[in-house]
Amino acid sequence: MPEASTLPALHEATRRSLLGEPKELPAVWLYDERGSQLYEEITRLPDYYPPRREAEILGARAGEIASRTRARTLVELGSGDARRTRFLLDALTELGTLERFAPVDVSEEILRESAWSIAADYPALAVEPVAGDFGRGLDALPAEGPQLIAFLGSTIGNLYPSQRADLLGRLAARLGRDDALLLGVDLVKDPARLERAYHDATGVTEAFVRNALTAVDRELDATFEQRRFAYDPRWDAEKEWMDIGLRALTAHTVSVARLELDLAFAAGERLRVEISAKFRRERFEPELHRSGLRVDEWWTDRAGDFALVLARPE
Ligand code: SAH
Ligand code: AVI
Repeated sequence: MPEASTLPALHEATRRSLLGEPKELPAVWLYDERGSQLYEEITRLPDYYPPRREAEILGARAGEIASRTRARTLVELGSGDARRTRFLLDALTELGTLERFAPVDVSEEILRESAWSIAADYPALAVEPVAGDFGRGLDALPAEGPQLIAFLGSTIGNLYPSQRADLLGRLAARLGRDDALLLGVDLVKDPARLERAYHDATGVTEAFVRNALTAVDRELDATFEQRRFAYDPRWDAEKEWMDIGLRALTAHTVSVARLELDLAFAAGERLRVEISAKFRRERFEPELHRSGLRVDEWWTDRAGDFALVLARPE
């Protein structure tokens, strides 16, 4: 579950989101222990291509990233199981510059597990996990440079454009001349492929999204009932994001006791659980620029599905 100090802010954000239009649950509710396990299962699904594409780029470029950044500190935002981070850990260890790794994640269980396993596999490395919200806790991070801040898996696409701008601006302000940011971003592509990636035949993605309702029922004493909702992921062609949520099958009311809320759902009304924005270089590069970052390298996989962006402060 989310780490304790983030709870009051999460409760407040949840209240605001549920009272919004459309009704929404903050995506953090997806990542309790079960949610993190389901996400790991998603990363193995053939239709969910991003992890393999990102691994292809990291496999080809990790050595170059290491020699360009010569990082002493590697910070990773939303590190999860940090499986693909090992490409960077291996390359930086081989180069001999890396001293510390600070994975940051709001989900304590997965953070603890991944920190243990990395500490065991890289005994010379100081592993300093930070439990909390990457949107707020940047000041608590180690700052010994040169540092590389990695934000992989296209998790940046789960933020709204204004949240993205805010986070990128704060990262840019943190980075010194010798520091760098490494972003994994999923690219705009055929909507049919995107819809398949978020509506897989095995139902794992649906279970992952539905698990957010289970988590809120448990943690906030809510009365969301799975049978009253249908899974409903859609490509929003205007916003260029997957709009992932659930649709009420009938009109009904859900109570969220710990937030003192009663929510009336109309038949067919949606509850958004996350967005997953997809990117284009011609739009994202100016966006980075507006946040005070410049693109040093933009690498894609052979199929052009995914990009890994190395950025520096301007
Ligand atoms: N980087 C991994 C995991 C991606 S899943 C990969 O590419 O496979 C997204 C991760 O971000 C989850 O582990 C989740 O717990 C974490 N996360 C989501 N929102 C967060 C937030 N606001 N602050 C910190 N971590 C967050
Ligand atoms: C973590 N994040 C980048 C995933 C995504 O693709 O937006 C979360 C996810 N949701 C459904 N499937 C995967």
